[in-house]
Amino acid sequence: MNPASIPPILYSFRRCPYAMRARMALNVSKVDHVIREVELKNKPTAMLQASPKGTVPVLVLPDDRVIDESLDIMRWALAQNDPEGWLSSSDAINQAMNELISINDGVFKFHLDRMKYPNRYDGVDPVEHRDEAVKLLAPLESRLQNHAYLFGNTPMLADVAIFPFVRQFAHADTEAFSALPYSALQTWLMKWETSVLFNTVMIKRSVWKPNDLT
Ligand SMILES: N[C@@H](CCC(=O)N[C@@H](CS)C(=O)NCC(=O)O)C(=O)O
Repeated sequence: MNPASIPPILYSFRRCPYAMRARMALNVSKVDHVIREVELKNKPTAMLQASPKGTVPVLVLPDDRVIDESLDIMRWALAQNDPEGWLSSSDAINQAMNELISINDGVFKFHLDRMKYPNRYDGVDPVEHRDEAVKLLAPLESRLQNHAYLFGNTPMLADVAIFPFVRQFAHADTEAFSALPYSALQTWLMKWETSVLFNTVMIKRSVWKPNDLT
């Protein structure tokens, strides 16, 4: 195989929500790529050489460019091909999507981590953090009461970027999630979890070893 024929390589961890959204964007874009499943406790040297910060996902392009932020990987994939229109032709909508994603990646993730893993932090009350996270889900519910997806009647970047984190929240206590007065959000989550796209990117892979062909 000559170097030009090596497709983009995605270092990924199946259960990582950031890696999930990157895999979903790559899959929908139909850009040829290979996935290398890694163990977070034993990251491959090739991945760390490409991106020393040591987080997944990492995309290594055939020309050796490295993209090591999941949102940048999503945007790169959609810039190659966006057959389902996940990016809008309106700058205002793209801006509004980015703002919603920032809240998810910032303050929602902050509360989610403290709710799920209170022992990793000092003086943290998981119930308080859960309450804060629930408040942040309310604007998503309002949007979804108006249309099936966050920005209209078709899936877009914001849905895919945010869904893996709402899924983590729901899975932390599925009964409590079902009891929330957020029926549109519950329907939206179920739609994503049962989607062909999500289930395709969640297929189990064996851990990549440097001697593997791809
Ligand atoms: N901002 C990064 C965050 C990625 C991230 O934090 N990934 C986690 C796994 S979900 C990770 O690789 N953590 C490093 C580790 O656990 O060693 C992105 O969006 O790609």
